[in-house]
Amino acid sequence: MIGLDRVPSNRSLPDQKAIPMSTREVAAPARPSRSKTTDTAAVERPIPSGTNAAGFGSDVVAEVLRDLDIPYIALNPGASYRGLHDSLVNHIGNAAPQMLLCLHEEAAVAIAHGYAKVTGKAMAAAVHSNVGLFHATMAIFNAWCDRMPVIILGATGPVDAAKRRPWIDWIHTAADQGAIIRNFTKWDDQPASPAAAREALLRASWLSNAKPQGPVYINLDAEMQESVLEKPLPPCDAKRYMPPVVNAAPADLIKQAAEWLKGARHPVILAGRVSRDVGAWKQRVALAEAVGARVTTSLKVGAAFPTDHPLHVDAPQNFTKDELTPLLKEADVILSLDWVDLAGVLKPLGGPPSGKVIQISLDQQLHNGWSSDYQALPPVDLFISADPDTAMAALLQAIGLAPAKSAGEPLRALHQPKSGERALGIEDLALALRGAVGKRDTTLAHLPLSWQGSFWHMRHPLDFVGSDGGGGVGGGPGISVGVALALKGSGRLPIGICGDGDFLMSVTSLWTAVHYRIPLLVVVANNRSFYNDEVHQERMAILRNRPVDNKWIGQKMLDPEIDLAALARAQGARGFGPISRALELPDVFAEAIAAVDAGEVAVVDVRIEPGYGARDAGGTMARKTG
Ligand SMILES: Cc1ncc(C[n+]2csc(CCOP(=O)(O)OP(=O)(O)O)c2C)c(N)n1
Ligand SMILES: [Mg+2]
Repeated sequence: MIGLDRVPSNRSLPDQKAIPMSTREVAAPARPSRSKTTDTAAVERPIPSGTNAAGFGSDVVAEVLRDLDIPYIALNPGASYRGLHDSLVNHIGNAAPQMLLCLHEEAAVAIAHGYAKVTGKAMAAAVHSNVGLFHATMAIFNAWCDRMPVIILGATGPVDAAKRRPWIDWIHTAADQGAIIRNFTKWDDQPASPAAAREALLRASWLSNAKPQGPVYINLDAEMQESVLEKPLPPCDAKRYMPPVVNAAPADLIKQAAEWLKGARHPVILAGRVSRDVGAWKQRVALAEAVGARVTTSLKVGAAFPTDHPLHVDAPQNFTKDELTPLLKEADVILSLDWVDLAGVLKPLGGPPSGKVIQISLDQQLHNGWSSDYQALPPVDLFISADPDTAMAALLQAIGLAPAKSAGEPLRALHQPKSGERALGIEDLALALRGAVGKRDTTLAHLPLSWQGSFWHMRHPLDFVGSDGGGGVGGGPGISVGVALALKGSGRLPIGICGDGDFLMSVTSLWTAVHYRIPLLVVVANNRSFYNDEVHQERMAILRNRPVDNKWIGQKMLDPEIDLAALARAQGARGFGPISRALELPDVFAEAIAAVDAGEVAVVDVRIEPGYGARDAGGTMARKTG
């Protein structure tokens, strides 16, 4: 029955019956397993298909994607969009957008998510009718919570039931497919004609990229895709449908915020969800220095402030840090730049802060009744509904470039683990990686739960691009590939550090990077466990006075241990490890980085002892969980 998906349709296409079955079934000519090219575009170049005016509905869709300058479309194929697939290859020549074949739909969307984290722009992902969309949902939710733009194309139908093939077209047609993901996308549509599809694509791109950003979904009726265009559509200049959406702050609110900040004796800035723009980064630093504000940043989102700046409070945080609470208590003004969980960071105060709270955010535009990812409601004395970067420029202007009010504390030193032979911890992994990377430009594309902000400095907006957004384990490898795709040729070294659970859930994302020559280093913080949940079981056992020693059951990936380096090698990547001794790490990392510099994908399996956080003086680990 499975093969039914490949049975040609009885939909009446002009040339359908002319293609003999034997042509369809002929195996592709044998190709050398791997060409020497390092050029992503050269990996899958179609033979030219001659002059080629748009003749089908899906040709129109492909043309709009091209006119929108969308560089890539990550996909896993399916008969529901075979019309579009053909148009992408044979009508626009598999260029702009170029297809990136993925082995799972979750990877396709995660790659687009990672790409957006670096560029701030949506690329496309295509998924088969409802079943492909089902696979993609986790990654769509991650992108949604991370407020990242992705244009997702799906398919259904034929919506006209009379045109459906038996069985397969029926199970893969749903009355309202968009309902699957409507609660965690900005917008969705199911256009009924090529003209409507063109408009839907333009709207999708505009909405997805407008702040606050988010994923959008267009469901393309198979019949619409395969329909013959009766006459060409009138020309359309895509750029005229992309008016920039200005999210500037009202001048009176900026004036008020500037006055509060100028008069503040102990201001604190919570630098949250901001862009990767270097100019905006510098403005944040200038503002903090002008008003003498202490600044904190979060590992949930991309780097927002130099972590080795004297005004940066301790290290960037993953979970609320104890060090911050006294500062927030003392603060007379707290400025949140779209901090992801403002109420959460204030919660340890035990009540509303005594200082004034200014929130700059557009996030309220996305809040809906289905997902509580809007977090608890914070007390706010001045709400500025604006893009934090835009508001920052205005705020800085209103304050004026005053001489620095405070030099802050002395520079924070990075965590240095104690030397000597002992079982590896995450901090040893970080130290050796830091040494191997040296001073070169590096982007941390993903970090594991066990990571601590004190392991690594962020000195540029691209030094770290933030977490998966939605806490969906399995996002790490795909997001890292997308980040590496966006950084290819930039000179930056992309490093995705993943937990072993995260890595294993979407390890096949790596094949796409290998296949399309996207250099990437993946380091697996391999504790052979879904360890986060061991900590939860420990907590339950203690609370219920039951044996803590049982916490590993249903959590540890032992017997057999999984050979992660072999999983990498099986996909054409370089696999290193398992490494269990700190002394071996520098050489292995150096070799892996050399492989990445030579254009390869390298995976290093580092066997770390379970534990969250750096070892304290007594050798025990901090216990904070997600
Ligand atoms: C899709 C999904 N499934 C399950 C969870 C629950 N969960 C949170 S962290 C975690 C463990 C992740 O394991 P790993 O990546 O190895 O990190 P570790 O906790 O071992 O450091 C799990 C299962 C989740 N957040 N997302
Ligand atoms: Mg683990």
